[in-house]
Amino acid sequence: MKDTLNIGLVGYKFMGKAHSNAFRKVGMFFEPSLRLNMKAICGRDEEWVKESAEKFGWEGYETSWENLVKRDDIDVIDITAPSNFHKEIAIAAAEAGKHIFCEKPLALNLKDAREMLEVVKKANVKHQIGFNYRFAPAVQLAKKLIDEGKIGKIYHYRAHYLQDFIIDPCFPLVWRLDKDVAGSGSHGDLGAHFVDLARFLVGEFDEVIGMSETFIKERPIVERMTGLTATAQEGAEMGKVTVDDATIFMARFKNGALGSFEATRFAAGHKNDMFFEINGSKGSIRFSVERMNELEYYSVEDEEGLQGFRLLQVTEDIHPYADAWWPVGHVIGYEHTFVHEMYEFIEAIAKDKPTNPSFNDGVKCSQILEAVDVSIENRQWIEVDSL
Ligand code: SOE
Repeated sequence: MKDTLNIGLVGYKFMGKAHSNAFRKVGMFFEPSLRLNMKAICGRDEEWVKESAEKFGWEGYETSWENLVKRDDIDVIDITAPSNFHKEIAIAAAEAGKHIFCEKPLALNLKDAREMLEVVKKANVKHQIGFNYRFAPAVQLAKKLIDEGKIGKIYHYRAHYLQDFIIDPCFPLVWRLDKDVAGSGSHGDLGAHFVDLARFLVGEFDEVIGMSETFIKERPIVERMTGLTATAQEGAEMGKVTVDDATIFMARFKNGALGSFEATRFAAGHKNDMFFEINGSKGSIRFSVERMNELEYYSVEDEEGLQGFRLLQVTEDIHPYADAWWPVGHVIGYEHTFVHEMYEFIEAIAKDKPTNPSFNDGVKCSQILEAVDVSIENRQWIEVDSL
């Protein structure tokens, strides 16, 4: 058995940087069973990808993902390119026998997501999807509290994911606003996260009904985008926005719990505000990404007169992943969730364990998102398993 894992990464912008950083850090803070070689990063713009390779610490670079996937010296293909590339790259990588990590949403639609799952299963390679917020220590603690019965029977899951980075009507028409490239707007980009967390923490969905809106229908054609910032040339031509700016939906879970979900890129002042609250027969928990190191917990069993939400700072050695980092109280952040997910992925490969979350979770998430789309189109409740 080899003791190293050779990585090839497709994509070098926002997620490409987050994943590169995770690969660099994981061996420094954790004890992964395999040593990583950051072999090659891939992107279409040679100058930009070369610069990224040097800056992020890759041995080399490729400008064609087809070449990267074919290389014999690569064991893992990590896909952080825009969503319209996921399917083709993942299928080629699986057929070449590579393990695959893929950013969310898995594909542009449910049909493609299912096809990807079939192919990776048939190729018998490991497959994981980038639902990174599962790996925040506070979210893992929430899961532990639920599994231990501390919240009791769950009645409500209430979530929002609010951003405002496109609220200016002059913000350019970036790929995230093009259905052919992104699949959907706030619904798939932001909604995918809180839907996955709902499945992780509460359980499977039964039925959904939603509504959505595109507030700004046309925007200037983009010139350059990095992260979530972008520029357009003065007097640039306008193009059509083909995705939702906001999607809101309600859900009923199979265990009887009720869910409400709001995703928008038009909530002025909210930068990356993903929040959920879970209310059960024995208590409640709530979490906000912008306060990632904290979990609020209320127990109905607390002494009368002293009841109230307590603020748990999830940085003690007994908390999930916390002992790998800094002394208690020395908080971690967004980028650490990627380190944790990569650590789990490496261990799944090294020990031949199931990955979690896998492409199967990606498919389930797509099924729920698509059921919401169908409900919007038909203006009626849709049973998720009917799709
Ligand atoms: C942009 O809306 C984005 O970067 C998402 O694509 C990420 O998944 C989310 O974590 C933050 O916002």
